[in-house]
Amino acid sequence: MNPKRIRVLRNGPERNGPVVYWMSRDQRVKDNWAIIYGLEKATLKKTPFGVVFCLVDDFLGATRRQYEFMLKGLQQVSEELTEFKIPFFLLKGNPSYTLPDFIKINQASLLITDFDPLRIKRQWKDQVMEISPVEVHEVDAHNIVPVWVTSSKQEYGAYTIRPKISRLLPEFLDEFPPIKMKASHQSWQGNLVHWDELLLQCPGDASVPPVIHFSSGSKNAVKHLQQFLEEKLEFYNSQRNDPNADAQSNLSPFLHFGQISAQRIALEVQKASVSRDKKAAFLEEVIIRRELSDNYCWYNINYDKFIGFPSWAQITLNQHRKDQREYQYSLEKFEKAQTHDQLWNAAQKEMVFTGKMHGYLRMYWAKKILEWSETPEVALENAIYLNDRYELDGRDPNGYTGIAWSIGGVHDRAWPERPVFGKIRYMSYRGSRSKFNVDQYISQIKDLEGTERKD
Ligand code: FAD
Ligand code: FO1
Repeated sequence: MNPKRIRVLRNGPERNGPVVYWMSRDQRVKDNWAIIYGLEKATLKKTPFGVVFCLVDDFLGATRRQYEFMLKGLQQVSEELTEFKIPFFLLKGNPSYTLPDFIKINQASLLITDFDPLRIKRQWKDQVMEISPVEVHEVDAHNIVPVWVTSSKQEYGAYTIRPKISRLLPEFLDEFPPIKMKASHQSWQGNLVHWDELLLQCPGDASVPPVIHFSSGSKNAVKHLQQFLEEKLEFYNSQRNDPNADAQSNLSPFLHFGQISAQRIALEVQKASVSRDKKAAFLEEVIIRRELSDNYCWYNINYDKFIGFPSWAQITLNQHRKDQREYQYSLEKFEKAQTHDQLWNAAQKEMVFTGKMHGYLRMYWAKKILEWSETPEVALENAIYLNDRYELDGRDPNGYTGIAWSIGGVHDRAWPERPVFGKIRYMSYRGSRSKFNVDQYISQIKDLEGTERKD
């Protein structure tokens, strides 16, 4: 595999112990460069290969909804690994408490991690490397072009990153090699996972129940992809901004948990018998926009803070800090969808009931939170809180970047100045009415009321 997909985080003594993949972001077996690399290294070293997942019960405010989706997907991962005779271990607790011991007891000679730009993941890796002397290599198994290959700095926008990624696609949008069996005699020290028990004790705030609209796991992700290619790709460009059209791929929950590879999606879209320009619209989102988000979160440590916004945006928002807010709502009013705006309330309800708000409305939804909050900082905090509490695909670089785009002009330009927004792009209720049938959307959402799964 292309060696540029790997970064050596730390060299270590040449040893013969097993190779361990610390799975975190890319929770899948097939099309996973971290597993492919781990198997390559283990075969070279003639040592066993194993996969370990560190489960924490307080990941960035995740609720029962996201934890159940993730654990069901991980159960399928462990079953699939068994077919390849690759052991899967699940360690409960902060990785810095659990992983160094696991590495030591099993005398691992190489730890492989998957790339994730979020602060919490950098902290985890730093903490583990402080305690354990093991050699550590990082693989970008999430992006088609590894973040560090695309660019060595924060990009201004899609227009600056697009040529850099496009130039590199011929090299990196390649087919995945198949995974070979890896029987190993190694007697691993580590307990097997009791999935039923784990699911019964599922972590996360149970007041946000699982959704019935998405079934977790790689097999379901592939089904979603097939359905999208056959029935929706053709109309994606023309209908993707119509919340009544159900024209989006609905792949984001699977992408967020790494249950499907964006590279696999792009490869299958390329093969689809649909015209190039129709494919282009979708590839722009699933490659350019998504990899731009990782670029933003990786190179801007303040990706979820006001000071992370471009300076022009900070200046204009500061100049309008004192502007009269025509409406002002608390987090509770927002969360309960009790604003004066029926469209905004319907979008909030779609997210609460189904775990996935339509992409077009996410922009409108976040921008209205800016308009109706006392300060941009409170708006940012509340938008992130609600997004990460209810969206299945929340706690993702796409989310922090999407919210920073909406509220802080990240990857956008200055627009004609207006109250509260200053030069941040404005979106209006009337504008939405000109784009799609708002009344139809509002009534559709009403029908969804109470469809979340009741345990
Ligand atoms: P499709 O339209 O089918 O697109 C396919 C894939 O392309 C998506 O899964 C995603 O990986 C990528 N993509 C599409 N639009 C964007 C975009 N604007 N930015 C980055 N990648 C994109 N996405 C999340 O994954 N998690 C979030 O928490 C999240 N929060 C958002 C909050 C706001 C305020 C905004 C404006 C956008 C947010 N997005 C988020 C980005 C985007 O709205 C979703 O990725 C998309 O709606 C997911 O649905 P889909 O997979 O059906 O999208
Ligand atoms: N990653 C982990 O390695 N361990 C966890 O316990 C964990 C929980 C979790 C809960 C909700 C959620 O949305 C993500 C979670 N993740 C966890 C991280 C996830 O796999 C992704 O890596 C990031 O959220 C996306 O960058």
